[in-house]
Order: sequence, then C-alpha cells, then structure tokens
Amino acid sequence: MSEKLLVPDIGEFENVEVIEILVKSGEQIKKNDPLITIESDKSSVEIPSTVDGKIESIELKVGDKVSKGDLILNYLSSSKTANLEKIPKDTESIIKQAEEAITSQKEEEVKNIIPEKKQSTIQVSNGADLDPLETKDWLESLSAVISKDGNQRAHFLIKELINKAYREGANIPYTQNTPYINTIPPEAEVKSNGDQNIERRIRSLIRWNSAAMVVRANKKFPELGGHIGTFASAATLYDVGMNHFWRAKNNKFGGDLIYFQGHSAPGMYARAYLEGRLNEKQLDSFRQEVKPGGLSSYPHPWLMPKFWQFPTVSMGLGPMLAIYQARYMKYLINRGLIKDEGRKVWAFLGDGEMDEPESMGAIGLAARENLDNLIFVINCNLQRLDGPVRGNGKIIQELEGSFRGSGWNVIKVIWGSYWDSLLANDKSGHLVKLMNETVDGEYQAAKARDGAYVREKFFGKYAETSELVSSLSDKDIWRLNRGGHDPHKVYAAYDQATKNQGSPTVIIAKTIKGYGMGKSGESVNTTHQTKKLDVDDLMYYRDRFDVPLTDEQVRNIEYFRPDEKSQEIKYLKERRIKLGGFLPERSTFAKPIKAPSKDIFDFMKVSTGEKEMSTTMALVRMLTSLMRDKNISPRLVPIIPDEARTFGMEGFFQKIGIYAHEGQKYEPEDSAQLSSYKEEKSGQVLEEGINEAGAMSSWIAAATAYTNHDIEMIPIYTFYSMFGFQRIGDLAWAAGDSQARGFLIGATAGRTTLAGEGLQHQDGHSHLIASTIPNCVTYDPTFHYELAVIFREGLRRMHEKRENVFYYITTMNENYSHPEIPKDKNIEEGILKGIYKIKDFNKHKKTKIQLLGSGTILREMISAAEILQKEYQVDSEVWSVTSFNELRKDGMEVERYNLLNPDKEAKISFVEQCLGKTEGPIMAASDYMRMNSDQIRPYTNKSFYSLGADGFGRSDTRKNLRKFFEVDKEHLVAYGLSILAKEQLIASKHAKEAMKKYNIDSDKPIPTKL
Ligand SMILES: Cc1ncc(C[n+]2csc(CCOP(=O)(O)OP(=O)(O)O)c2C)c(N)n1
Ligand SMILES: [Mg+2]
Repeated sequence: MSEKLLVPDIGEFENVEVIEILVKSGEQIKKNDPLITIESDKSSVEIPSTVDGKIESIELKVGDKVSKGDLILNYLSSSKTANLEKIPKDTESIIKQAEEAITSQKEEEVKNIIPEKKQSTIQVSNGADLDPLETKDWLESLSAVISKDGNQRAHFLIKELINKAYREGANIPYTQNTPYINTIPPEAEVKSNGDQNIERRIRSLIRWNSAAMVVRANKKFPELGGHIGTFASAATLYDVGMNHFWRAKNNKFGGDLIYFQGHSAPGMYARAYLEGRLNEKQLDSFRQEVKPGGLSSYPHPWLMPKFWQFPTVSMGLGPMLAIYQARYMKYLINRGLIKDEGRKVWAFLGDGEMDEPESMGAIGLAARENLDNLIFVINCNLQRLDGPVRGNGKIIQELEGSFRGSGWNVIKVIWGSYWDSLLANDKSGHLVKLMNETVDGEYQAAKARDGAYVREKFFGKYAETSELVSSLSDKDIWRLNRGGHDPHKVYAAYDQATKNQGSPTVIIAKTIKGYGMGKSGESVNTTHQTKKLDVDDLMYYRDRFDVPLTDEQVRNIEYFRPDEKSQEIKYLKERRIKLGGFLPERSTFAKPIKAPSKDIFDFMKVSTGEKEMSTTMALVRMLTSLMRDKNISPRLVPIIPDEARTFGMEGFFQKIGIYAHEGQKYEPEDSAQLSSYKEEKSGQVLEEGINEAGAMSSWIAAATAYTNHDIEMIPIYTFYSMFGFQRIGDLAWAAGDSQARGFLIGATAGRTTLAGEGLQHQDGHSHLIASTIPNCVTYDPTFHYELAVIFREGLRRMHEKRENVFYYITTMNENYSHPEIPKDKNIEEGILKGIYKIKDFNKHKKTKIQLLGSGTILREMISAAEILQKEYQVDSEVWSVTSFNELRKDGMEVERYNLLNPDKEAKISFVEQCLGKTEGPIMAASDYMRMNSDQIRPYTNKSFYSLGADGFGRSDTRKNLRKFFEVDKEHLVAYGLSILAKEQLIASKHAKEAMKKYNIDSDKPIPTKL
C-alpha cells in the first residue's frame, strides 16, 4: 500500500524553498538517504528519508516552498513494520538507563539517610595539632587498614570521612595536594631491565656532544646563540623514553608522537649523531640554516621536514597542540579511520612554560575526554629565563593541584633513590615536613652551592633532620639526587603513565637547571642563557660525566662518538630497533585524495537569478554537495567554535554527527527536529565550543594527519573572521611551519559587511595578517562561482597534489544574487591568480577608468561603474580581485626576477598583464584596509588609488558603514571623478558636483581618526 513521507519538523522555519530534488520516482530508497535539499535565507539542509522503500511519486519540485507536514513523496514500504512508530534504539537505551538510575538513586537515598543529630562543631586547626595522641590513633588505624585491606580501601575510607564531615557542616575544601614526595613509593617502582651503566655512558656522551655543539657554534659565530642548561636538566627524562618507551612509526605501527621541548633541541641532535643519523659537519652547522643541511635552532618541520614533527618553541603551543593531537587521535579511532594501537602522545614542557595560559588552558578537555593516550612530562628545574619560576612557592605542588583538580593522573617524581633510605628513616615526619615547607627559591639556591650548605641551611632547620644526616659526609649529602635525574624513578613513572587508563597523565619531575655545568651554570639564575663554557667549565663537565676525552680534545671541544662496534653504539641502536626506529622522524605514507570532478560544483556556476544568498551560504551548499562525494566525504573535518548556527551549518549536526567520545547520553531537547543536536562516537563535526585556540589546534592536528597518522584529511575550520588570525596568529604561524593542509574559512568577514556587531567583530585586516604566512593562500571572493573554483583548486593542490600550502578564504553574510560564471575561457585562471575582468563599460569611448573591487565591495564598484557611465559619460572596466595577496606574491617574484636578470627579457607580472595596457587610472577598493589593495600598486605601472575600511569598525547598517568608510557606490563615483580630474582627464567640477549631490563632506576627518 502506498504511504506518505512528509516534511519533518524543521525548527522555527516555515515556507522554506526546495533547491534540489535528490531522488527520482521509481527509485529504491533507504533510511537516511537524502531526498531533497531545502534552503532558508540562512541555511541549507538535506531532508533524509526516515524509511526504506520504493518511491511511487515525488510531490514537490525545485522552487516550491515547504513547511512541516507537507507531502514530499509517496512510496511503497519495504517492510510492513517500517513505518510503525518504533522507539529508536538510542531512546530505548536512554529510557532504560534512566529507569535504572531512578532505582539505584532510591537505594542510595535509603542508605544515605542519617539520623537527625545536633550539628557538632568541627574544629579546623591551621596546621597546629590540638591532640597529638588522638592524631596518632587515627594514623595508626589508617596504617592498619593499608596493610590489611590495601590502598584502595584506605582511600575509600578517607573519602567517606571527608563526605561525612561535609554533610555535618564542615565546609573544609578537600586539598588536591599530596606531600612533597614521590607519588610512587619505592616498593611500588617497576624496575627497568636496561643496562644502567651503558645507559649512563650513552647519556653522558649525548650531554657532552649537545653542549659541545652549542659552544662550538658560538665560538665561531657568537651571535648564533643556543641553550645548554635546558637539555642538561632534561637528559635523563629524554633518555629513558628513547631507550625504553617511545615507539617509532614503521610499516607495522603508527608510532608514538613526541613533542620535544623547543630549546632542548641540541640534545636530540646529539643523540641523532650517536645514532649515525647526523654527522659532525651537520652538528657544526647548528643554527646555520641558510645553507641546506643546517640544523634548525629549534624543532621546525618546515626547515627540517624529514626530522622534526612538531614546532614547539613558542611556549604554550606545544602543550595545547599535544592535547588536541591526542584528542584527534581518538577521533580518528572512533570514526574507524585508523586502528587503535595504543599509541601515545608525549609532551615535554618547561615549568616556566606552564605560566602560558595556553599551556593549562585545555587540560580540562584532556580529562573530560579521558585522553589516556596523553602524557605530559613537566621538567621542573625550578627556573625559567630570568630566575626562579616560583621562588616563594612550589611549582610542583601548584601544578599538582591544578592537574589533579582537572582530573589528571598526577605522578610526582621529586626525589631520587638516594633519598629513599632517609625518607624511610624519617619516623618523626620532620623530613617530609621540611620538604613541604621549603620553597623553590631555597631549593634552587641549595643546588648552586655545596653539601655543607645543604646540611646547614636545609637539614639544619630541625634537630630531627640534622640527626638524620649526621652520619652522611657533605659529599654524600651533595649526592642526594633529584627524581628527574634518576633513571630508576623516571622509568617507574613512565611505566605507570603508559599503563594508566581513563585519564591523561602528567609527570612532574624535579630537576636541576644546567645539571653538571658546575659553577658556570648549575642552578644559577643565568643558566638559561649560558651558551659559552670556558676551558675550566668544559673540563669540569667532562669529569662530571666521565667523558673519555683528553685535555687536548676538551680544549678543542671535540665531539665524541665511540666506535660503531662499541657497546654504547650497539646498545643505543638495538634499543631503537626494538622500539621500531629512530625518533624524531617525519614521514608520510598517506594516499592522496582525488579532487572531485569539476562538475560537482556546476550548480554554483549558474546564476542564482532572483534568489539572494551570502557566500557563507554558498559555502555550506558546496560542503553539503561534497558530502555526497564518496572519496571526499569521510575525510572532511568540519570544525566550528560554537558558531554553527551563525553560519547556517546546523544541518551538519544530524547529517554527519558531532564527535563525542561517549556518544549521546541524553535525548536532546530538539530531538524531534531535522537539525537536532546529535552527538555520537563516530561523529564527524568537531564542535569546539567557544575556544578558537582549541579549534585551531584541532585543525592543525587534522591538517597534519597525513604525516602523523598517514591519512590525508580535509579540515575546514569556519570562524568569525575577526576571531581568526588576530586571535590565534601564533598557532597559524605554527601551522605554516607544520606544513598543514586544509581550509580556514573566515566567515562574517568584511568591516562594513558584518553590519551590526561593531568594533570588536568587524574584520578589515585578516587578509593582511594571513599574508604574513608564506604558505598561506588567501582569497576574498564575491560570487559563488569564484568560491567554487577556488575551493576545488584548493582540494586539488593540497589533497591531491599534496602541496604544502593552506587556504584562507573569507565568506560574508550579505545576501545578494550571484551571476553565472563569465564565458571567457581564461576565467578560472584569473580567479585563481587573483584578478579577472568582470564587466566592460565602453559606451562613450571618451574617458576611461579601471575599477578594481574585492569581496562585497566589488558590487559597490559595479554599481559605481553603472552610475559613472550613465550620469558622467565615463567608461570603465571592472575587475574582480579575488586575491590581492596572491597578486602581490606574483608581482614580487616577477620584479625580483627582473632585477636579478637585467640582461634578460623582462617578465611581466599578472597584474601588469591584466592592467598594464588598459586605459585610464586605477581605483581599487575592498572591505579591508587600503593596505590590502595597495599591495599591487608597484606592479601596475599606472596611476593607482586605493580605498578601504581603515579605522575601527562600529555597529550600524551596511549602508551607513559603507558611507562612513567611503566605500559605498556614491563615494566610489565621487572619488572616481576626482581621480580622473587629478589625472587631468576631466574637469574637477564633476567631482565637486558629485560630492554635493551625494552629501559628501570633504571636511570630514579620515575614519582612522574617528
Ligand atoms: C611564547 C614565548 N615566549 C618567550 C620565549 C623565550 N623563552 C625561551 S625559553 C624561556 C624560558 C623557559 O623556561 P622553562 O619553560 O622553565 O624551560 P627550561 O629551560 O627551564 O626547561 C623563554 C622565556 C619563547 N620561546 N616563547
Ligand atoms: Mg624551567
């Protein structure tokens, strides 16, 4: 029997136009197959089938207006039950869960009922112990529980006690801090099976070569700079990872991803030298990157594309990028695009770096998303560049509190093994008390002195602690090491971190800045910038780490690499072979994605006729049709920072789902609607919330998936253009360094086009900021066919040809009708190179002007041209400039070539090819600062005038704003006439008349001053 399929609830919209019919009568359809596309003035969405069956008749046509309940088609159902009102499976399980929760809640309520009791006062003591005997009783009971029933039980009881106290009215906040000792007690440490002696020797050689590399470079060229102290403090942290934990990418495994602390790069080069991956000549070209083969100052994939994977040296970006990298890895796994191989993301960070808001800004997300594939290692050497990180406090405790509070697994590695017996003998608890009380400034000062100082100033504070070390010599005391320098402690921490499930881990390791550098730089405030060591310092360093070099060799600052057959080199290589290969190493085995056939965007090459739409809407239409391309669709990663509805992208929610690692545990409020908020584990959209930096980090992860996960992805991050580059500029720069490939869409762009929002929202310069990034290709299109040509070429260049560029395209929210693509066969070339002629006004053949317009202001320019022809008998040629930035790049390159080749035939820039032989002066305008169009001025070889939206934006109507910024058609006419007068092509009176006619006040101050 024939059945009816109706328009579902489409939210608050009514009478929405049908723009596409995607099925035919007689066709078999399945549930979720798209049937029609409807489009309101803001958004276009597909209506999917809710049934399986065969279409009998389609009852709609393109252009019809529909509302909820209208008939779409008649069909014959494939199964009798198909159309029964069945409760969807998800809903069913939600109901079941809710029912279960209600019963268990009831049970809990019964259990939790406590007899009414007079509130007892709970005494808060600020450290002072009111009743030590009672305290002892409690502590002994606790010890008994730990030994009898274990840690978990003890933890449970403590939690219950705190809960009870809270219910009794004691609002004492539960501290997130544990005592200032290692999280893992010695008896629980998992032991390394490595050969500690060989590992120590290898580490010493790496330390030496790393320092030697920096010292040699600076001896030759003192301006080169570099760091010794940072790696000196972190060597053990890296070595344990390299020897035992970090698995490289190979044909069997995807590889762990390691974010190395930027200025510890010398240590990575020094290891690569021992591994035979770099030679002495290369070490000697540290920080001399101009000649090919030089080693980059810091991790820069752009400069060393086969070596470095992640740019980290701009502090704060590494931690944030690592979090989103780990999240993106889970995204790919949950979407079934890569296998779950238990890969990890490790990020090495400085304690000073943790002050960057970006460093801590996303730690909540990491915990919320249960990123147990993420491990932070924070090297707490207690110093940053100028001095102590927290002289008066304790950075380790502070970080512990923040991370634990956010839900991370925290492992503190504070003390080395030499402390174990002292701590075990600390029966009175005074040692731990002392450790808790001592501030970082004191800890740092202690390590800049000697054993006697530590005995007096540290242990000497209490009789009990003095006693504890009474049998130790000053030398023994000096040997009491810090956790981050103890390979056993570090190994145990890494082992536990890699096994942790359900949450990210942070290892907070205490070290000494400039470890081993002696008087010249160990634990002193100037350590960070020490890059020269004199002969005595070098001798000390050699002796400190037993590097087998003669005095003469030390004086020559020679590198040391043992024989290929030596134990050290064999061991080092064996370890790495076992772990799958060398690190860091950057490679890609991703397959290209075939760009869609050109006709996929044909619908954008015809006129929209009466229908008006914005370029943002055109983009959404385009993406919707791309989602039907089987090659492209699964690789699209739409990323949105809480603005989907602003851009009309809410249709994506249902169509491809919002990524949520836990799926959707609730029935959304709008579940009955077509664009209901659908979260799912395999969701495709990354809905980032109000977090542009996070969204950009996600975009970078997706845009570099081709190297980090060997799968080419197409990220499309759409944002308010004003909150793009200027907000996250440094991440965009890092994206360039990372060789990211993907699209950035600056929506609601244009200073006068986004009318109502005002000064902080109206973007008149994002193209200029984008132009500072050498591999960022930018466009400011006006019409839908321009957008289609540009976008397809972006897909082809980046994802099929794998060019290392990324695209920034602005789209606007002004609705207007779009013409068909001009017939000229060179049109696509012009669109892509940045300029093409869109209109010719040549009725009068007297006076001519060249008019260049970009984005929405092109339309003002076309209107101005019409007025100039009609009312002032001025002819013109109107040019659509899709990218001043691209034109400038071409002009610059051509000019350079011509200057370098004065004897050869001069090349002609594309701008000059287009405009050079035209008649009349040039007037250019865009919705951006004049500097935008000014960029091509030198390459036109003609009189050139530019207009633009310089100054602070402000809220008003588009009309008023364009008048204010003098880019409306009236100003363009008046300025055009004035330019012609200045060029002595017409009399000045015409300009004056026009100004009068259009009420243009020539005394008004320039908008930059208003
Ligand atoms: C955004 C940013 N600001 C400033 C710097 C300059 N800088 C480089 S290292 C450093 C100090 C780093 O201290 P810390 O993070 O504790 O690292 P450590 O060397 O002590 O391991 C500074 C200020 C930078 N690289 N990036
Ligand atoms: Mg530091």
